[in-house]
Amino acid sequence: MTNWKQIDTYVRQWLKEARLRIFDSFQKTLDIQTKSDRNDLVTNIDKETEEFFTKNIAANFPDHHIVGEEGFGDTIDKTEGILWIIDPIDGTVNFVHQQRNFAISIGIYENGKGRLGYIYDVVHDELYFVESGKGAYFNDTPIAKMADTKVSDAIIGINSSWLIANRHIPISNLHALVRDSRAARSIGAASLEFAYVATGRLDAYISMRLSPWDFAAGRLLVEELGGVVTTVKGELLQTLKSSTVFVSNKGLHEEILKQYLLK
Ligand code: 2AM
Ligand code: CA
Repeated sequence: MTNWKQIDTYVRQWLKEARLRIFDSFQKTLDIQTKSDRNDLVTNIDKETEEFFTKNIAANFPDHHIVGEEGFGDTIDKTEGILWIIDPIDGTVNFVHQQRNFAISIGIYENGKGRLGYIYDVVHDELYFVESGKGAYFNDTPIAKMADTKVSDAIIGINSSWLIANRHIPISNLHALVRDSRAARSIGAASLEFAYVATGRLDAYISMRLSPWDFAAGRLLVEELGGVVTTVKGELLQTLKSSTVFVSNKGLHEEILKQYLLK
């Protein structure tokens, strides 16, 4: 029998330890490299943080599998067994430029089913936690179920680059959505944007390109609270596949899909 309590205790301990390591790095010069394009950054701290988690997981749970953004985990194409999906620093551009608005994101799945999710806002020491089927918490406080909102009252989370042109949704539809909503915001860390939708600080979040580690934890958090997570075409997300993502409360999800994204 898997001891989920023990896993949870370890994760919380490791998150605190990773926080201290990351804080230490603020005093030092970062080694920064670009990945897929000039806006896609990675630093030595992304790599060191992922290695810290993968080493600890392997030492304590040798039969678990790991998928990590920086490649210290396993090469996996199936969701059998217990699978940790890790983004050591989500929002690396923010980490580099702002030293805030980034998070450690960890989703833990068992045979493809979500079990535990952690989104840790490192600088603010704020943890969004979900145990699927058992509740979601902001630090120690339970998070209320998500309430339905309407586009006219909604704040839409969308990365500015998706307001230029993309190959998924006609740009005029996104312009119309932003025009008809109350406001648009871009935080720049997908996991935090999921957490903001979960807690009602944003009403929706749209991204044209996310990887499994960007949404593994956030998806569990939002679904636990009654929200809906799909692609921008309303399709189910696949745990190990990169895709577009559209997340919001249930009522708004229907309205935005029908009136803007599928139009
Ligand atoms: P990252 O910081 O872990 O790379 C930025 O809007 C958000 O999109 C971040 O959560 C970022 O995650 C994610 N993202 C996913 N793929 C990206 C890419 N190729 N370039 C920049 N950001 C990306
Ligand atoms: Ca990352």
